[in-house]
Amino acid sequence: MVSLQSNGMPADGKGAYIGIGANLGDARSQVMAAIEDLALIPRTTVAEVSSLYSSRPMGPADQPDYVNAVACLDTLLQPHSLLRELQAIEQRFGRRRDGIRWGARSLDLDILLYAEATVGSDRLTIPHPGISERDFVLLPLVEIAPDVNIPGLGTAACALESLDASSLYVL
Ligand code: ROI
Repeated sequence: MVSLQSNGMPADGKGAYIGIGANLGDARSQVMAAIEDLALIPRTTVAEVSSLYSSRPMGPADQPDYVNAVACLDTLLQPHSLLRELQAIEQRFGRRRDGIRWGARSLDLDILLYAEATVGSDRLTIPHPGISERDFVLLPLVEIAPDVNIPGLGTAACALESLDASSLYVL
């Protein structure tokens, strides 16, 4: 028999950290609506969500500031199934993948971490390869999980120490 928690989830779900970013239209509303959609992913619950942060664009400077956040999911989905669910949400939010590299985006959902796993396939790399240089990822991650281990890097709090995150602010 599978034992269930009070929320109906089997007790052996994995913790997956999702980076959320948007900088087109009403980016703040997009991010908040995306978090509601994360809660609708099958066999998954939203365990924790960081504050929403305003951040300057990494990449071309001639685009609006971003709204960024990180959510922790408790999921029974395997990484590639979770990726498909996240891409379906991005599509519903009008995400286009034919724009310029590092250009503005209506919604970006990245798997940052999946428990302690490392994944390297042509579609998915975990930990997310940009994590160590992205203050807009590490600051919200540290807010909700300072001690989480990033394989190959150490704790999130340690990884943030080598970055200057002073331009980010909580919305
Ligand atoms: N810059 C910021 N500040 N936040 C993001 O979420 C973000 N996402 C991206 C690129 C274009 C790299 N720049 C970003 O994909």
